[in-house]
Amino acid sequence: MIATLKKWLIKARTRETFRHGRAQNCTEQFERLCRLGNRMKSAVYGGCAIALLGSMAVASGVAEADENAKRYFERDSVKAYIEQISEEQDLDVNRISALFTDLERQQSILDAISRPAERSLTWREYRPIFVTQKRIDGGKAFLAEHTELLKKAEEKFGVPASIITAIIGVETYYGGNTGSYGVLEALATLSFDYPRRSDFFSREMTEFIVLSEAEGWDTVNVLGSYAGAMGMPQFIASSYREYAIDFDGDGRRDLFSSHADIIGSVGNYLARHGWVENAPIAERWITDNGITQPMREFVRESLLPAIDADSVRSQGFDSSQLAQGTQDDRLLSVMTMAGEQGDELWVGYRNFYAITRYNHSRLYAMAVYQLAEAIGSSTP
Ligand SMILES: [Ca+2]
Repeated sequence: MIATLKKWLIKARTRETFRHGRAQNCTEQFERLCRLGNRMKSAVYGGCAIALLGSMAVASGVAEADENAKRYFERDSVKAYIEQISEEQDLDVNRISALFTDLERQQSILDAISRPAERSLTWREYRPIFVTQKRIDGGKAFLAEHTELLKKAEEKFGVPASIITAIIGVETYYGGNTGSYGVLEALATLSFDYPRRSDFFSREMTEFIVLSEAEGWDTVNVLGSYAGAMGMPQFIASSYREYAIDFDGDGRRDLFSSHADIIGSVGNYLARHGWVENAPIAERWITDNGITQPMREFVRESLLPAIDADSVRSQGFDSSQLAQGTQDDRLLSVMTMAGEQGDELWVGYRNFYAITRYNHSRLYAMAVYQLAEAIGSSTP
């Protein structure tokens, strides 16, 4: 009976976590189910009866899976996940099972996800990591080496060569550091052992398996970041499936080694996320008397542009880019960045927001923008 209850709980967990992965509160639902299960056990049997039944289960040789086992294949919930996605995605269950045979929980990944730079750093600390002379020089070299491809992407997607270059520069140092974690093992670790975001990562794990099977990759040995981002532009699996393009026409989308596909895919990603050709990205709002309270009231927690041109103009912001950046009633965002000399006030246009679709962080978008400015906006 206890084994049945446990099975029910495991099934409930699997169903809540994976089938309805988009629900925000699946972990809470699971915790509620556990509490409900515990109450049911207490109500029906009482503590002594549970102990007795527990001994009976051991005596009768009923093996109970350890849901904390380091090796994922020893967990019933992992087996249930494999069975479920194999059925849903029409994949060979034995083949998918084999992928998980040697996967283990990686503590280094759980440690790394707990301290992403965007969450814990201020602009004063973040900027020197990404906007360095070495990275600027690397960007100029990358831009010089891939001028034709960058021009082609600029023409097709309207995204400046310097922005595409800067994104690749911030993501992986122009391909120098694309990650050394097994993508499947990283996604498994974050799906099964990082409850806070398990629904997101389990969806990405399924996306990755489907992508890898479709592309014919050696699934277990594909390497990426601790969060499962892949290749020179660090696309996660769902982005790879949706936004990666074959820009050199060889019939494959290769973000690991085809510079054409890499450059084209970054351009395509930004275009699909609302990049506006020849429009501004961001501007420092220089003030005469510091940052006033009305200016601070424009600052929103959300990254979404929500302020109109008239509002910022009424507080003294004006520039030749404002009309272009807010044409067609496009809105802008106002932000403060904690810089070397104290708070800096910035205006972000629609294209700044597009960069935050690549990585949901103002620090990230500002680093990309400033690196791109330093690299130079025109191809040589
Ligand atoms: Ca290709």
